[in-house]
Amino acid sequence: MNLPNIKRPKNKTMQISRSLKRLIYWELGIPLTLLTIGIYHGLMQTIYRAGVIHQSSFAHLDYYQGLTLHGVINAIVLTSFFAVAFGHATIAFYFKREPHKWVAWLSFWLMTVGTLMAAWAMLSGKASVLYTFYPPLKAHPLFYLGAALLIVGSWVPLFSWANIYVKWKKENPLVKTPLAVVGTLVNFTIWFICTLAVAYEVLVLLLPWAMGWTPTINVTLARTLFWFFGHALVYFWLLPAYTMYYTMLPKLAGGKLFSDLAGRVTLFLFLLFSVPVGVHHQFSDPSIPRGIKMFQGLLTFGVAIPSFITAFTLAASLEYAGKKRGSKSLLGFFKKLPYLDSNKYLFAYLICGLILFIFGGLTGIVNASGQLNAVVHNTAWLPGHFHMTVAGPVFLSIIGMSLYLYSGIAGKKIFLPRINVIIPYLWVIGILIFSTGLSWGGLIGEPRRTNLGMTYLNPKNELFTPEWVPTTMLALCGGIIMTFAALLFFIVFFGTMFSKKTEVGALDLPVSEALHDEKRIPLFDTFKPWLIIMGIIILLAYVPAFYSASKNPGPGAPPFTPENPVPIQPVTKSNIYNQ
Ligand code: HEM
Ligand SMILES: [Cu+2]
Repeated sequence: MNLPNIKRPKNKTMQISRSLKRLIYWELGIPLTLLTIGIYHGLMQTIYRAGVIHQSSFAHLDYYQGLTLHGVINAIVLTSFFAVAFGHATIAFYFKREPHKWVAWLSFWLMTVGTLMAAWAMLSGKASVLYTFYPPLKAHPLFYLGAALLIVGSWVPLFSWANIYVKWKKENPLVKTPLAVVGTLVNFTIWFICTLAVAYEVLVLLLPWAMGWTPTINVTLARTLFWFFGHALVYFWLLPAYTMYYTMLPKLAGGKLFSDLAGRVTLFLFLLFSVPVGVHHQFSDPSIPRGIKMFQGLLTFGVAIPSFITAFTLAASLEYAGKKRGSKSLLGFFKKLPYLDSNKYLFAYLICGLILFIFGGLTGIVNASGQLNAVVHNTAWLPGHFHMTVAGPVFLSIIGMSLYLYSGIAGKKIFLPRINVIIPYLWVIGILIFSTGLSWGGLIGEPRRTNLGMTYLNPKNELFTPEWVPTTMLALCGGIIMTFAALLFFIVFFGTMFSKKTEVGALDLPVSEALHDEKRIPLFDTFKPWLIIMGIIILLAYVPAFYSASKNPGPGAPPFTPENPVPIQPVTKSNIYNQ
C-alpha cells in the first residue's frame, strides 16, 4: 500500500507480521469490548447495594447474573486475553522472533470459543455462580467447559515462547535473559501449574456433577482445588504489571531501574510463593486442619519479601529519575515526575496503579492474618481490598498498555490525548472513595455478594440497617466516578481504533536501562532450581490439605441454583454419602 504521509518508524522498534498484528488487535479488542458489560454491572451493583433500587433484577439481568458477568469478564477474560497478548509482544520484541503462527492462533480460538460458551451460559441466566463457581451452586455444563477452554487456550503459547527462549539461550548462554522475558515466563509457568488444579476440579468434579452423572460433590475438595488455582491467579493478574513496573516505568519517568538483580530476585520469589498459599482463602473452611492453615498463612507473609524489594527498588528508581529532572531536596523528586505529560501517558497509568497498590497491600495484610480475617470474612471489606489490587495496578496497567500496544502497532495517534492522561487519576479518586465505602461498611458488618437493596438497604423492610446508608452511598459515589473514567477510556481506545493511520506501525516497548546492571549470576538466570524448590514447597503445603479435604469432607452436596434453597435433585439416604 502506498502511504505518502506516513512517517518512518523510530529506531529499535520491530516490524511484526500481519498475522501477529491481527492476533494482538483481536486479543486486545475482544476483552475490551466485553469490558463494557463488566463495567456496566459494576455500576449496577453499587446502585442495588445502596438501595437506590429494590429489585432482584434490572433490564432482565439478575443481580447474581450481573455479578457473575462482572467477575468473569473483568477478572478472568480481560486479564487472560491481555496476558497472552502482552506475552506475545514481549517475546517478539526482546527476541526479535515471532511465536509459532498456528500455536498462537490455536490459543486465540480456544480462548474465544471458551469465552463465547461461558458468555452464553451467563447471559441466558444458566450460570449465576459467580466467578469462583463454588459448588453446591451449579452452572450449565457449557459454563465450566467454556472456562476450561479459555484457561487451556491461554497457556498454549507458553510452549512456543519456551521454545524460542531455549533456542535463544543456546545461542547466548552468557547473556542475561531480558527481565521482561523472565517476567513473562515466570508468569505463565505459575499459570500452567495452578490451572492444572482447576482443570481437575472442572473435568473430574464439576462437569460430571453438572451433567447429573454423579449426584453429589465434595465441596471442600472442590474449593481447595479452586484456591490452589485462585491465589496464583492473582499473581497471574499482577505479574504483567510488575514486568511493566520494572522494565518500563523507570524509563518513562526519565530515569533508570535502580537494580536489575532486584527485579530478577523478585520474579523468582514469586515462583516460590504464588501457589502454596491458596488455603488462606479457606481459613473458615472446615475439613482443613489448623496446622495447614497456619503454615500457608505464614507462607503468605513470604510474599511480603518480593513486595518490599519492589517497593524500595521502584522508589529508588523514581528518586533517580526525579533527581535527573532537577530535584534537589530529599523528597522533591515526587514533584518532578511527568504525571500529566500526555506523550508519556503510560507513566500516569502505571504510577496511579502503584498508588492504589499501597492501600491494596496494606488491606491484604489484614486478610492474610488468621484472626483479623475472621472479622472481615465475607464482608464488603474484601471487594474494598481487591478493587485496589485487581482494579488498581492490574486494571490500569492492562488498559494503559492495551492502548499503547494498539496505537504503536497500528501506527495511530491517541484520540483525545489530554483526556487520556487524566483517566487514571480519575480512576484513583473513584476507587479510593469506592473502597473506603466498602471497607468501612465491611468493618461494621456489611456483607459482600449481597443485593442489599432488597432488604438491608430498603427502609420498608424489617431488616433495614441505617448504619450502612453512608457506606453504600460512598461506594455508589466512587462507582459513578470509576464508571465515568472507564467511559472516557472506551472513547479514547475505540476512538484511536477508528482513527486514521499516521505512521508505519511497529512494535515498540519502553526499555529501562539499569543503574546497577549487576554481573550475571547463574542462579538468577535459570529456571531449574526455582522450579524444583517450587515443587517441594507445593507438595509440603498441599499434600496434607488435599488429603484432609478428601478424607473428611462431610456429606456430599447435591446441586443448587441461587434462587432456591432446596436442591435441584432430591437427596436420598443412598446418594448423600456417595462421592
Ligand atoms: C466501574 C467500575 C467498578 C465498579 C463500580 C465495581 C463494583 C463492584 C462491587 C460493588 C462489587 C461487590 C458486589 C458484591 O459483593 O455484592 C464488585 C465485585 C467485584 N469486582 Fe468490581 N467494580 C468495578 C470494576 C472492576 C474491575 C475493573 C475489576 C477487575 C479488573 C473488578 C473486579 C471485581 C471482582 C473480581 C469482584 C468479585 C465478584 C464476586 O464476588 O463474585 N471490578 N465490583
Ligand atoms: Cu490469596
